[in-house]
Amino acid sequence: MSAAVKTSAALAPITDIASLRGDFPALRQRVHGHPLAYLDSAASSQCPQAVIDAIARQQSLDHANVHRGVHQLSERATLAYESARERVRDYINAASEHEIVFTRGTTESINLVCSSLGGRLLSSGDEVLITWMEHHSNIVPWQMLCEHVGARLVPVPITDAGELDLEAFDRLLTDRTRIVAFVHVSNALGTVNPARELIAKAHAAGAVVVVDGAQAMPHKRIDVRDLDCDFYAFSGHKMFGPTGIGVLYGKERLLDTMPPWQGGGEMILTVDFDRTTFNALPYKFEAGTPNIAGAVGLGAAVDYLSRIDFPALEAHESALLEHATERVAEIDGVRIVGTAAEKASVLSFVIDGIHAHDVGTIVDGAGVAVRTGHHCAMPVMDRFGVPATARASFALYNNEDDVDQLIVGLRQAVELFR
Ligand code: 7TS
Repeated sequence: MSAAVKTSAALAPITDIASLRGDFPALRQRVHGHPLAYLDSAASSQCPQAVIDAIARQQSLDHANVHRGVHQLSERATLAYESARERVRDYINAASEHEIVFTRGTTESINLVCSSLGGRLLSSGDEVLITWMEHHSNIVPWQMLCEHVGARLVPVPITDAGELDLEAFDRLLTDRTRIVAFVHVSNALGTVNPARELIAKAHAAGAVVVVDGAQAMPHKRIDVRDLDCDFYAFSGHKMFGPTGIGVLYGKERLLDTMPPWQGGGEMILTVDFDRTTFNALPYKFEAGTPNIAGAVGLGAAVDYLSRIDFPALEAHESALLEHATERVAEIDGVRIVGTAAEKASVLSFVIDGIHAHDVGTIVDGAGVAVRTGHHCAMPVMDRFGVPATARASFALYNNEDDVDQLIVGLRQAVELFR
């Protein structure tokens, strides 16, 4: 890809994280008469202006189908789409563009591996090792597959702090384990799993490793070759990009052996009624017209993230998490759910006598967006004996004012319901 693709790599890294808030137009609005305190980035993060502009430019001038036309607009759309792939490849340090498959998001990425590879790897009596802290998207596809082939889904338990029980992991990883699938950062607890260590152990046991990186991407600089994972799945909308676009990274030697999972246009070389030959990587996994503007937006999000100094970002977010944890814990009857030593900026909690949904509704009235519910991680809720939690999740644009506003909202909820 041309040198023009790498727009941001040469620019100085941004260490003053607090200066970035102004890049996000959504944060300038008021909600119910209050400044918006957006604390739901683990569900979907906001987009910086640069991402919005990139999508608008694509849709305004270059809206055409990719890989097919010889006309200018189609060529420009193809270049934009493929340059987004190259930016993603570069950003996560994948060895080749063949290893970057565009999908709708993490859920689709995991389903792709499950459908295409899972059935080939697994047979009756084999095991898929997951953890107790998975999002449903890293449970249900494996469960469906296991039922289909007569394999067993084995969840590794977690501790009272919400950390993976590493002794149990070692014990449950056996010569029957064909696939190990785990979340890098838990959306419900914030726990950061020791990914490299788990991957190395899984490989030593001969298993293929699938990592759900949905929550890691906005907080950590990911290097897939350093991790040595076989697959890494993530979503654009949790890393300051648009919805409806995501990535499956896969090692080329594995993707090469895998059959397509959806048939249609784009994924073929030749078709007649007797036989179809499939396209090369990554196109054999991208049937149909892709989300071109979404990919362009994700490329712009990756450009944006490329400029961030990640040690500075991690320091900013962990200071904010610590501050928020202290302030929230001061409220009478609060229990924090998820107290791992290694935590990303996710704060799940319950308040005695007040349902999480009521907490969410009252703080919304104070202009604060938090998520309430089971966070698509019902086994986590069961493990901690709660039906739901309220979850404040912080991204690079949050600050202490957002925490103060949350506390005002929580105090209002306590006054109203007690
Ligand atoms: N894995 C994790 C760890 C997630 O947090 C999510 C979404 C997914 C997978 C699925 O991602 P998708 O983009 O395919 O939907 N998590 C959340 C959440 O915490 N609140 O809303 C969505």
